[in-house]
Amino acid sequence: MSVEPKMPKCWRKESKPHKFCPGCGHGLALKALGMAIDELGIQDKVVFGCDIGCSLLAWDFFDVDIVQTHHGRTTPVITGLKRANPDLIGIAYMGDGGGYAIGSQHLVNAATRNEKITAILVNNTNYGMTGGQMAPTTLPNQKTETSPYGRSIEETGYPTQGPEMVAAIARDEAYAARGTVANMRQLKGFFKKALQNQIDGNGFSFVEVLSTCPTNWRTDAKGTWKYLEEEMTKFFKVGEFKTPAAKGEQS
Ligand SMILES: Cc1ncc(C[n+]2csc(CCOP(=O)(O)OP(=O)(O)O)c2C)c(N)n1
Ligand code: SF4
Repeated sequence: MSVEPKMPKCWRKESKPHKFCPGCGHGLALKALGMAIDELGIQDKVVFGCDIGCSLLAWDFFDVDIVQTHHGRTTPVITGLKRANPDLIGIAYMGDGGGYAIGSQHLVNAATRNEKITAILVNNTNYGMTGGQMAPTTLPNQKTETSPYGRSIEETGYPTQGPEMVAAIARDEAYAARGTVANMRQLKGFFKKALQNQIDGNGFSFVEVLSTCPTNWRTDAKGTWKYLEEEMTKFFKVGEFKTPAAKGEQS
């Protein structure tokens, strides 16, 4: 007797096993997102946008409407869809290169304009798809293909702290959090709150996800998990940075 693995209802089963490398955190992030979509009962309304980078491997992941965009342009594409059809639930899914480098202006402007979309950014501390170059999130002294002696803070500044930035610039109706694939229950909860903020018509919601890239980190299973749980969380604090103020409390 074959036992079917338990998958979220909104996943497209024909596209599994998925296309990510073994041990990649994208699959876990998308599982938590799938569970959040199922529990909120919004599958029929979701439009999922994926960026260039390894996030594009999610182009056939869900049984929902999907749009695949240019590098860094998923946030404005989903913004346009949402503005044209406010009944949709727009999700912009991207990597840290897509969201904090080439697409950083879109993140800043969507947050300041309080666009009523949900942006999800997977932070694996490098440009995964192109072979592991330094990203805005590369940790101090971390070795990558383009920082072979370790990232120099003197030359390149500190890693981008996205949810902290969004919390500082966004309106009171916004939601900003950082979760990790090491805590799936919490991550699903952050996704649900972010999506609920959009369902309620409040405003922008942003969740960064600490994730793994064993292929470019060149780590085994133990080393991958250790890097995620010990090195990354030292710099990137997990938690909620902004929760929408109750109506009437807003400045
Ligand atoms: C306009 C443009 N610039 C550069 C590239 C090359 N490129 C493809 S994927 C990628 C980096 C992806 O890294 P990230 O966004 O962190 O996602 P990951 O692959 O790590 O999930 C780059 C620079 C491109 N496709 N288009
Ligand atoms: S290169 Fe890294 S981010 Fe891309 S699929 Fe492989 S493990 Fe995941």
